[in-house]
Order: sequence, then structure tokens, then C-alpha cells
Amino acid sequence: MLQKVAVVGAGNVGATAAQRLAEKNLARAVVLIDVLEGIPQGKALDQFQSGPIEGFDTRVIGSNGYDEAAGAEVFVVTAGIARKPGMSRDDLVKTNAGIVRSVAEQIRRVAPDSIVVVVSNPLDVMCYVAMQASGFPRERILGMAGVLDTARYRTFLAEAMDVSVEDIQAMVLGGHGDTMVPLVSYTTVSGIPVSQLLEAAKLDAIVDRARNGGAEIVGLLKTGSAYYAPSAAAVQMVEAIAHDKKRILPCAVWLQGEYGLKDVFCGVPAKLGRKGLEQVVDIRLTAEESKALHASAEAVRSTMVALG
Ligand code: LAC
Repeated sequence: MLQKVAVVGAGNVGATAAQRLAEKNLARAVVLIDVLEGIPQGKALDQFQSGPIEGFDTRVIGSNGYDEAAGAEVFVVTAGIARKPGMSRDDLVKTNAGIVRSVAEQIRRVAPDSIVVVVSNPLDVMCYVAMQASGFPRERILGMAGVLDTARYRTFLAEAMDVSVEDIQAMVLGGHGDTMVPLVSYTTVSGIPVSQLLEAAKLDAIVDRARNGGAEIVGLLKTGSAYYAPSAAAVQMVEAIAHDKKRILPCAVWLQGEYGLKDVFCGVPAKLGRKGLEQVVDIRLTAEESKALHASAEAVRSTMVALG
């Protein structure tokens, strides 16, 4: 169990993540931070009071500053504005870069040894901003996107085949955007290649729906973006770190030559443990998948460049 996990941003993603962290007993204390007066304090107190019912002893603390988060082992950064219908994740870049930069500076001040799980969008570029502003090594800056994109893909596959989601093994790589890369060649149902169980046209439609999974929800909600699955995905990454599980999860990491990509954040299979990123798992891709991954990384790079 960790001593302290801090969640920055008490909006829907952050607050739901805090509640999930507490319910899973992943830390002695969860600190929920937001600039809005009273909001993190109120939500934290409400969550803390669910402990006797849900059976957790985690102290949930709300704060408008970072001092309460001093020494936290892990930060989950959800701060920033969310998409509205018609907006791409990249439309958020300027506003959210300013927010994430100041968050990362505060993290460096109060918890220089912490591991940061970035959730703010546009995800891959926000990881870059967080890494620059914190000065942390790549082992301690991880982006949450692949776990979410993969969960969407697995959900639709399970539904289409009428099988348990637990039996779908899959991975979605690439940037968290329209160019994300579901690895169909590695998608299996209890070890059976999915291509043997699902016809190509259906599979293509599912890949497409997973790719647009975030936008589909923005279109329905109209006032914001998804948060139940995104928070669950971020918490799964924290869980892998907290329990030193060495899980291999698709995460955005700063690539240093793996997959032929360098100096860019992009989603790849990453081994997560108590040290954060413990290994980038460099697997063989089909020519088509490799091409798609490179195109996706280039899309991230062009947003990085646009930011300056
Ligand atoms: C989504 C947002 C969180 O994919 O990026 O729903």
C-alpha cells in the first residue's frame, strides 16, 4: 500500500479516480487538489464518509494547494478543460499546457521523487509538458490513454462476440487521438486469434468505434467528456505501481528509439512497477501496424511543435 496518492483536478475524472483509489485501498491517504474553493474539500469529505460503508480506511483529503500532497508517491494529473462536441483533443492544447505546466512545477516542489500519471488532454503532448516542467526522468512520467482505448476496444469486442470482457486480450497503441492503433494481430479471445471468431467487416467497425470512443461520449454528454472509464484506467496504472505488479499495459511513454521512434510520447506496451516505467516492451508489428504507429507518433509530434 502507498502512503499517499494525490489527484490533481477535482472534476469528474479526478474525483472519480480519488473514489476508486480509496475503494481499492491503494493508499493510506488520497489528496484531491483543485483550484476551486471548497470543491475538493467537499468531494473529499463526502468520499471519506463512504469509507465505513465501502470498507476503506483511506483518508481522503481535499485541498486548494499542494502542501497536503508533500511526499506523495504517485500523482494523477487530470487538471485542464475537457472537450465539448466538435472539439478535438488537440483543440485543448494551449489552455491545458499552461495548467499542466504549473501543476508539474508544484509536483516537483512537494514530491520530487514521485511518479506522475498524466490524464489531461491532448494526452501525449501533456505528458511532454509535464516531463519538461518537472524535469523528471521518463521512468516517472506515464500517460493514461492506451488502457482506456483498449478497454473500449475490449468492451465492443466482447459485446459483439457475446463473451466475457475478461477473456479479451488486446492492446491499442499510438497517440490518444484519431490515429490510435488497435493491434488486431495481437487481439485474442482466451488465446484464440480474434480473426477466427469475428468477420473482418465487423472487426473493422469495432476498431473504428474504439478509435472514436471518446468523441462518441462527448457527443452524448454534450457538456464534457468521459470519466468513468478514464478514471478506472488511470487507477489501474496506479494499482500496478502500488503493488509493484510488473503489469504490461499500453501507456504513453517517452520513446528513446523503441519502435524506431525517438523524443516523442506515444502509447506502447510498458511494464509498470514500483519504479514507474520499468521496461518498454518492444514487440514486432506488422508493416501496416508499424506504419500506423509512426503516423500516430507524427501526429503527436506536430501538436508538440505547434505548442512551441
Ligand atoms: C476520452 C478522453 C478522456 O478518451 O480523452 O474519453
